[in-house]
Amino acid sequence: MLISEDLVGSLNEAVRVAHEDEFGALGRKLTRRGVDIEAVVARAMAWSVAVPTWGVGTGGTRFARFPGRGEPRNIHDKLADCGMIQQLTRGTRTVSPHIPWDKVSDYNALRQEAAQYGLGFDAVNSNTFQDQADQALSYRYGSLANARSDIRAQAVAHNLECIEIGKALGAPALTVWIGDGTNFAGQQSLSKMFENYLSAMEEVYAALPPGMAMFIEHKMYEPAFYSTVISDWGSSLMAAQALGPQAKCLVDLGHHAPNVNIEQIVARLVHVGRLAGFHFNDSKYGDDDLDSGSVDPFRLFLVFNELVEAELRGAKGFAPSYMIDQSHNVTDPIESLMGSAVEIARAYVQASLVDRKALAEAQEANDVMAAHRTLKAGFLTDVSPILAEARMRQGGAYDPIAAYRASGYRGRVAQERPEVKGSSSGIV
Ligand code: LRH
Ligand code: MN
Repeated sequence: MLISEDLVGSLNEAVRVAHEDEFGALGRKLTRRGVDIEAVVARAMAWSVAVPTWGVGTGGTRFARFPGRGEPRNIHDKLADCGMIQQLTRGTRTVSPHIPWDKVSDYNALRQEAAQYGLGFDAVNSNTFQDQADQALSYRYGSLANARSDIRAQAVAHNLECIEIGKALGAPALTVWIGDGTNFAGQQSLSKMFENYLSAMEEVYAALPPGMAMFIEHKMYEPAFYSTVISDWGSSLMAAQALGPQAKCLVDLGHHAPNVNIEQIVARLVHVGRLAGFHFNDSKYGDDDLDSGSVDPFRLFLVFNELVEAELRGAKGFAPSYMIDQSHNVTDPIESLMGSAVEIARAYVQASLVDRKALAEAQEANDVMAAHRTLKAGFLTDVSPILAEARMRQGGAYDPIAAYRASGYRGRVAQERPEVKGSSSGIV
């Protein structure tokens, strides 16, 4: 335990009477709706979202990155910070690593180290969007879709290495996001780049062990600003269907144009059994990587409405991976990740409260207002008591951020981890 259980216990005890009153009131309210609050608490307790290892360090933009106190220096510090998040939220049981940012010599030891914090590993992310110091060929003009076969081969080799790392960590999947694209019309053939990408990905796909999935992550733009090889769910789905059944489409909420109906993209990918999962965050303009639910919590709820509906009807091949992917430029990353884990669990629980029978009846009857109000009733229910109860029953905190602050953890690690002076730039 990274902070004393007694501290968490005493903080929870201080609010127990008020919490039990609110929990009781919500229970009675749900009973009047024919919903058993204990069944919902059980769903909330079973819920979990993966934390990105790169998310516990302060993030930045192309203009600047302003490191905070006690920045994690390596994967070992990152696992400790992720352990802290799990200890207080009890809803982030896995971490999603990024290679080579999290490279070590012994992945079995890393797996055990994570297990000490009650953590396992979700999808491993490859990285052919940066050049490493020891790299022979540059990805300046692309990686898996590069016009040059030797550069594509280098990118394939990196992904094969990530598959081996994934096997050692017990990861369920390899996530492949590439920034490949162009900044000028004519710079490259839009068709040839896609064909190059497919032939390179076939080699990566062929190396997947049975049971390991390949998550293809689309993104509309950035770092390329005229065309991006895998720019939308259509290109991602075409690639997944061309590669094989272990290839699926990962939806990063920030990778779409403003106002795109992402919940409908989710419904379509569920329909064809190719929904890999999510990179949760929020955004107002571009790939802002803001905290989940901090800009448009109703949109997050609508995405979960599709997910819960698919889960309850037993949609074929429905087993998405839920992961966070955010950049914490002005907050303590641990606080942002805990807050986001709570807001994502909130959307899941709210969507679980939707009266699906009443909704289907109103939809059948084309009773538009009844249908919309039935759906929105889930969103308008304050499920905070259920989320807090689910955390506390598992040894977590009534208020994770308050407990974290009371623990003095940041101050403590700031002593151990040398201060990072000056500001650099970039996402990590
Ligand atoms: C690309 C992306 C991808 C990660 C990176 C850190 O924007 O969402 O998922 O590899 O961020
Ligand atoms: Mn992402």
